[in-house]
Amino acid sequence: MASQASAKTGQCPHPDRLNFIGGSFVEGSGARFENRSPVDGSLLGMVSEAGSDDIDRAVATARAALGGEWGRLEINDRVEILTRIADGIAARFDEFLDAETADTGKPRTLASNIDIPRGAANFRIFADIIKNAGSEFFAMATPDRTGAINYAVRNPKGVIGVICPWNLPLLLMTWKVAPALAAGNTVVVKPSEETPSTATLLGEVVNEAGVPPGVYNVVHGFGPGSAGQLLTRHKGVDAITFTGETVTGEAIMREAAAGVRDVSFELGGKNASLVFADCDLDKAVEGTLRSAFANCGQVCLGTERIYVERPMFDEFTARLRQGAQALKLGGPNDAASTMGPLISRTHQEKVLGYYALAAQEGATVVTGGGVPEMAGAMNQGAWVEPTIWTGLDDDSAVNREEIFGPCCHVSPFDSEDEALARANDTDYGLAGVIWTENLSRAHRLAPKLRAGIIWINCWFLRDLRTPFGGIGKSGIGREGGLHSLEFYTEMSNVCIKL
Ligand code: NAD
Ligand code: 6OD
Repeated sequence: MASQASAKTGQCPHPDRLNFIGGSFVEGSGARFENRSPVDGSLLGMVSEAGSDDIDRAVATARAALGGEWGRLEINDRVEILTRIADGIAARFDEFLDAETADTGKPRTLASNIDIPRGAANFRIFADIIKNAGSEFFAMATPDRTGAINYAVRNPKGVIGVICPWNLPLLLMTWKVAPALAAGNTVVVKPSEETPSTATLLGEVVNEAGVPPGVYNVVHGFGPGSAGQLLTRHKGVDAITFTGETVTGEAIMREAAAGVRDVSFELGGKNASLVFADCDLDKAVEGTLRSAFANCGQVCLGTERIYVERPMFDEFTARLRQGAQALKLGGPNDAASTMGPLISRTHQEKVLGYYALAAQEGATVVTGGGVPEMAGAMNQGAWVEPTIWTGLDDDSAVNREEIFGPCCHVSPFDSEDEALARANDTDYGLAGVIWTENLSRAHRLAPKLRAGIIWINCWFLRDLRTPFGGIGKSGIGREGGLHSLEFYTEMSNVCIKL
């Protein structure tokens, strides 16, 4: 199918998801593919796959925009534009909410409290950060005693390839696009094939906000052999920011090696939560229910390994079981629903594979472990039961591999040292959680946990100025606040002899 631009009205012409290149919605030269609801398998619409000619055009238009009006804007102009994008998301809140919940099946309550407001907040916070970002200055002595001064300037890195996952689509995409644009870059975004909608809808918002054509582009498709690989392989892409699975990160890193291009990776996790007997039990149970089951367990920061100090183990596990059993599985529009489906039947198979493996490995199933009976058409959806296991070794596959489903393994520990050693016994290092009312213990342990993000008596409490990223197989680099600017800008030092 030949590429053809739709009428340049700035509005996406139909609910099918087109590519957004140079400010226009365009049909890609690849095949169209289906976007299906994870709730009941129904067809939501078709998605237009970008071919290599489309990727070429997206990268070329992004490159041209750097040298055009966008490249000539002052920081204050970009700040205004970013603020208008945030306002635009807020003004079309319900459309974003409908699109995100249709693609993911997540409860509207969750998306309306986290995904959509955070999509807007990302633009506001990075508008603020770029407005207030300072620079480095060093006065130096010279042999002739007249001295010299040094100051550093930040320039945009260029065309940024943004490869996104499906679990928090708008939130995680804007977490990268907002700082990239704040710093003056242009972007080509490849949303997940599972969740093409909100990135597409954002094309309408950026046009309304007066973003010059070519600054924000969206190409749809899959990973290997499709838009994802074509984009990361493209020599016109100066740097790649990626959130997704560790093995995908390895593949992207191989592509980025050609041309020695920079990468920022937010990858998988197998995060531990340490629950001490001196914790506030109500808070620890409530927090762990969220860290294990929020978004149907599809959060990279989620805790699939829970270690509980022995005197509290039985009570904690019983309370966690009670909480898991009280979760109300349902579609996004069911106001009572507190847990949606997994993203797809393929992911359901993967998670159910781990449920079967846990049984084979000899786990005690505290609750769940199967597929729930859902009403009517929902039986065709990607549902699984929230699941808790006990009784497995730390070396079991279920305790070592990221499952990315609504499940966790709970095991007892007897000392602080043991808890720490077991928490750190993983190839990943994204997040760690400590539940204790003993502040000395909390501060003693926090720096020893081998993870990029540590929460004490809370979970997913995010100040967007703080460093975010993982250690080991959980990622490369830090994003957030000024740390994002480290990735999205090149710093040059200017030295002046006085
Ligand atoms: P994924 O790696 O399968 O896919 C992510 C994106 O990469 C998709 O857009 C996909 O099309 C693309 N892709 C796949 N193969 C590619 C290739 N060879 N070249 C270029 N692009 C390619 O991840 P997912 O299943 O969408 O997301 C779940 C994973 O993401 C989990 O492992 C989770 O832990 C991780 N994740 C991490 C963070 C974090 O901040 N650390 C946040 C969210 C999700
Ligand atoms: O809150 C964020 O900025 C962030 N990157 C969250 C990641 C969640 C992972 O699933």
